[in-house]
This record gives sequence, structure tokens and C-alpha cells, in this order.
Amino acid sequence: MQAKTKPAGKVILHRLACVYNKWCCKVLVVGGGSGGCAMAAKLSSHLGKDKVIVLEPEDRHYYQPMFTLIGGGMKRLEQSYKTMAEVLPKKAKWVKEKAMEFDPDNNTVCTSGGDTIKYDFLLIATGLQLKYEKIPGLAEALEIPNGKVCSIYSPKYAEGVYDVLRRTTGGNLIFTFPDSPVKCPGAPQKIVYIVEHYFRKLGKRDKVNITYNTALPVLFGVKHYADALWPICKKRNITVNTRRNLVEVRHAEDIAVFEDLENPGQLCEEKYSLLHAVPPMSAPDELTKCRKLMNTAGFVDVNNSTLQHVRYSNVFAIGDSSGTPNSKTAAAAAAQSPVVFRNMIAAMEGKPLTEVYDGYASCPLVTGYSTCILAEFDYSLTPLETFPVAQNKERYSMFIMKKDFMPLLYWKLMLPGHWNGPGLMRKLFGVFKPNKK
Ligand code: UQ1
Repeated sequence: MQAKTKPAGKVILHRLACVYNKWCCKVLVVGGGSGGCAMAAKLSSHLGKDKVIVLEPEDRHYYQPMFTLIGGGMKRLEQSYKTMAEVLPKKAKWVKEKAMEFDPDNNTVCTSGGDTIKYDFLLIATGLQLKYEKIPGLAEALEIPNGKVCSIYSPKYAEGVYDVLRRTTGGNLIFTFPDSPVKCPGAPQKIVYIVEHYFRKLGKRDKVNITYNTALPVLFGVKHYADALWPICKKRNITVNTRRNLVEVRHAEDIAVFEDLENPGQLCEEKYSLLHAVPPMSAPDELTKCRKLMNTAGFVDVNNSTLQHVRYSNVFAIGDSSGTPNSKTAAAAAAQSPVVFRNMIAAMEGKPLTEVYDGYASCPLVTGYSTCILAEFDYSLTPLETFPVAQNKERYSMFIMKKDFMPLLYWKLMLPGHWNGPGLMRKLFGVFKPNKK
């Protein structure tokens, strides 16, 4: 579709479509997660009442960055969510259905309720789906009452992680990172550090062996922080195996099967007393089946700078489903939000897109019950830090920021559309650190 100028015929056709379709809108936001909710707030406050529809089937909106802390027993699940009705902007219309079929050539999305929503602009903010079932035995193992397998990634299992932890008295504690892009790529190792500290605090560290098996070739993608994390693993006797991928869980025998990704087909078995598994993830199937919208890796094919779709000028993406090569975190969605907003408005007004996303993402790497390394970086994987302190050090201040300040910032500023990431703060603090960017 041409977003800029609409011929009269198209306008009439659009009006007619609105008569026959149940729903019709200026902007359709698919997904009411971090990016979708913040963008619906920005767009509906700019465009006015009922110009924006949010398509979101869930009742609850979870603050997912809290799940690691829940796994460590530092927060409870009830503290991590609000109702969707509470967080979605009042000026937007909430259709509590799922997007089932995308038709970008006709500017429509079909819903689970059998409706067709016609849009002028589409914002894809679906996030990722968790695919526990892709690892044979894993989904079943997670359902076993008083079992040994756990996972912070789902609200269904996050509290169970702390239950498994409290039941574990010794043996092999095994942690994984899957062979797929994941949301919050730091989380699979944050839970390792928390669990290690848990046993140290109890005076039982010598009773457990701790191993982190990651499918990645590195511990962390940004060297500046990886160089800080490797010595932490060494000092705390955490074994790290890279290029090792969980392929099966044989829960009857408490055995996890891993494949050596450097030697495909070569398997090894490990007996566990606690297995923390991170599922493979992908964009939702309903989205990936619309091949025209996706890149070859299975994410929405948008321009890395403008976040506009490379083929459909009236389609944008924000957050984890986007194909941009940044780390998938809420902080990244926050930094993307002003870019998507201003570029979408420019596209509506037929003006050139001028806003550029630099790939900013941040990851508060919690390293125990009182410390955190705040990693912040851009597309080039160079640090892009906010505070005038060495952020590659474990700090109590960053831990408090992660645990107590970030949830407030999220609910009070980000979701209502007022948080654009820490860019402005970085510039202000930049006065105190002339040598840093
Ligand atoms: C951030 O913007 C954000 O999104 C709201 C997070 O997720 C909850 C974060 O964890 C962080 C660290 C940021 C970046 C913010 C600052 C103040 C550095």
C-alpha cells in the first residue's frame, strides 16, 4: 500500500470495507506487551480516541524482567503483573482476540474471533513465543509436581524455580541457553549467578556442581562485559560450556541430553538434580506464516534504522518480533519507541522518515542477591553507558535500580508512553564523563 497519498477510489473502498468489516482503524497494534502498550499510548494520545486498535488476547500484562528475581525468591509472581485493561491506554480500542492471519497487501488482519480488522498502518509488536515443546521431554518435565526441572521464562513456571531450588540439597545443577534468538539473552545466566549465591549463603556451595551450557559461542555478546563475567564464573566455580545445546530431557532418569554444536550429532548425557531450561523461541506462528512480512531468519523484515518494513511502507515493528539485530530487551523496545512513533507519524503525513534507532539495548546482569552489572550497548556491540561510573563492575546500586526502580519506571513511565530509553539521561550524565560517549 502507498502510505503517503491515497487516491479517492482507495478512500471509498476503505470506507466500504469499514461498513462490512467489524473493525477499522488508523493504526492497528498487534500485541499488548511492552512495545505494543507504550506505542498504543503514544499513538492514541496523538491521534485521538478510537483511532488505534490493540489486538491482544491476554488478560494479564507481565513485567517479564522480574521473572529472574521471582526465580531467586526475591519477588512474588503477583508483583509482576497488572490486568491488561489497567495498562492499555483508554483512548485506544482493545480487541481481546488473537491475530490469526496477516494480509499486508490488503491491509487487513483476521482475528481469532473471526473478524477482519482493516488498518491504514500496522505496528507489529507480538513479541516471541516460547517453544518448550521443541525439546523432547521438557514440557512434560516442567509439569511434574515437585520435579527437578524449572524455567524462569514463563509466568507458569517462574515461581516453581524457587521451589525447585529450596528442594535441592546437592548434586549437579545444570543451566541452559537454547539454539535460537531469545528475549533477554542475559537472563539464562543471571539465574545461574543467583542460584550459586543462594547455595553460598546457605553454606552449602560445596554440595553442588554448577554448569552453564550455552548454545552460543560466547558467554556474552559484548566483549566489554564478557571480560567481566568470565572471571566471575571462574571465581565462583561455575563451569561454562559453549556451543552445547539441550536436545532432550529424560525426566524419568533425571538426564539432560546435549548436542555439541561444533560436532553435530555428537551427544552427551548429564545427570541433574536441578535443570533450569530456557526454551527455544520464535515469532508467533500466525505471523511467521505470512512470509511476505518476515526475513529469512523468521522475524519482521524492517529497516534497522527506521524500523519501517522494507516492503510495506505502512508496516512497522517494535520489540522482540522485529528482525533488527539488537538484543531483545524491554530497554531496546523503550529506545525504539520514539523512533517508531515519529517515523510512523511522518509516514502518515507523507514526510520523509528522519528518526534513527542505534540498536541500543541494556541488560541488568544480576550476579546474586545484592549485585548487578548494568550492560548497555548498541548495534556495534560497543558499550553505550548511561551512568558516569564503570558499569562493567558488580554494584549494589545497579541491583537496587534493577529490583526496585525499574519496575516503577516501567509501569509509571514506559507503558503510558513517556519513557524513550535513557538517551536523554546519558546526555545529561555525559557532562560528568567527558571521555565516554
Ligand atoms: C530500560 O529502559 C528498561 O526499560 C524500561 C529496562 O527494562 C525494564 C531496563 O532494565 C533498563 C536498565 C533500562 C535502561 C534505563 C536506565 C535508567 C539505564
